[in-house]
Amino acid sequence: MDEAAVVERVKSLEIETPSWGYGNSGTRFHVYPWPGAARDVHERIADAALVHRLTGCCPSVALHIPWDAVDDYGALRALAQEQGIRIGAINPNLFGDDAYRLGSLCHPDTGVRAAAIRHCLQCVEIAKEVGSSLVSLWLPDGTNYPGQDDLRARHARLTEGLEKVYSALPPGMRLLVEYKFFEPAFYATDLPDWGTAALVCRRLGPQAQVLVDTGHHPQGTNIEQIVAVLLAEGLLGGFHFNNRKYADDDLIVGSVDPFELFRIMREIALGDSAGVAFMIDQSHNVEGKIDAMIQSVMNIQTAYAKALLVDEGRLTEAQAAGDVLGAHRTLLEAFETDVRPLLARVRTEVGVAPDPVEAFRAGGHAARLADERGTASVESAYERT
Ligand code: RM4
Ligand code: MN
Ligand code: MN
Repeated sequence: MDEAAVVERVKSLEIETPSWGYGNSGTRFHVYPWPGAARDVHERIADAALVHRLTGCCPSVALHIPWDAVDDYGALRALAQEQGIRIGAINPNLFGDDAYRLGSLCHPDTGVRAAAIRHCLQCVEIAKEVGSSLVSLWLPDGTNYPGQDDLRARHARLTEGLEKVYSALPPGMRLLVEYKFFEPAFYATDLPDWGTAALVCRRLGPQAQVLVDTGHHPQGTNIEQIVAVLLAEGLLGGFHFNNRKYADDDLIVGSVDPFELFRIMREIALGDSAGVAFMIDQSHNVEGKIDAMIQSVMNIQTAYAKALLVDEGRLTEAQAAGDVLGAHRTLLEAFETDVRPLLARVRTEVGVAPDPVEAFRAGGHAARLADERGTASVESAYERT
């Protein structure tokens, strides 16, 4: 692909940022409050809008309910619009309630399951009110000990609950089903992997698709292959981008393993990714939130630009000729290309600074926000799972 075509493709890549990435967050050991971190949904939307103004490619913000719950969703939708963005995926929260000790949609008790379903249905309504076409579901359900519950019964409860949620989706709305292999449950997770998520989505119907959170796999998993297969099967609904070293670390995407991000974006560059939602799911524990979010967005753009630069002709030839290392080198060549000038061109053409992190740092935003908002008390911080 020539440079002009790559520029156009990168320009069309939209990345959604998460409201929860703008507030204070921490580990189970401590939350270090960050001066100026967003304290409520209005400030989180304002920060997402600032990231969009600085990057030019983040026109939507994902919400977590009830973390971002308000009385008037029409007003929230208008607030986002006034600031130049829109509300994106609505994320139900099925882990933040005492009733969910033994699970939510898979809980052995009918009453708890019904409450979990009601919450999901409420999120479908919220999505309608804010004008979003995505409900993004991650279940914390699972068991800690062999024998604790019946695995097949839990799977049956899962599909039964999801069928009720699915049937409430209006035309055009999609249910994204996110998997994760462990945590908070440590023995068996009810939606542990992409295979289970894909089976569930197939059963539900075309409005259900799989969400790949890059941090939700065992060490060594070939995520790009999962992406390739889901794309080929029309089952890839979206991403939660982040990076990890050990578990579900939620670090800046591309910070630990930029080559993995490149390999994932390469599959995106090759396939039909029209309906894929590119979302970030991160929590920034020791660093500035907005700074980190902009860096994340830039890392995704960098990986995508490199992925688009692969010399497809040469690669196909090498693959057909069985030239193993010739093919591999073709891929590496693209990865090793310095795409900073190309991305500077993309950004100049869309009217933002060539280096948005630099623009954020030079713009005095951090000092202004610290001044306006102060340093929030730790009690207001999220507990992340
Ligand atoms: C989970 C998962 C979900 C996110 C929660 C807070 O590990 O990644 O997407 O909403 O964390
Ligand atoms: Mn996630
Ligand atoms: Mn996660």
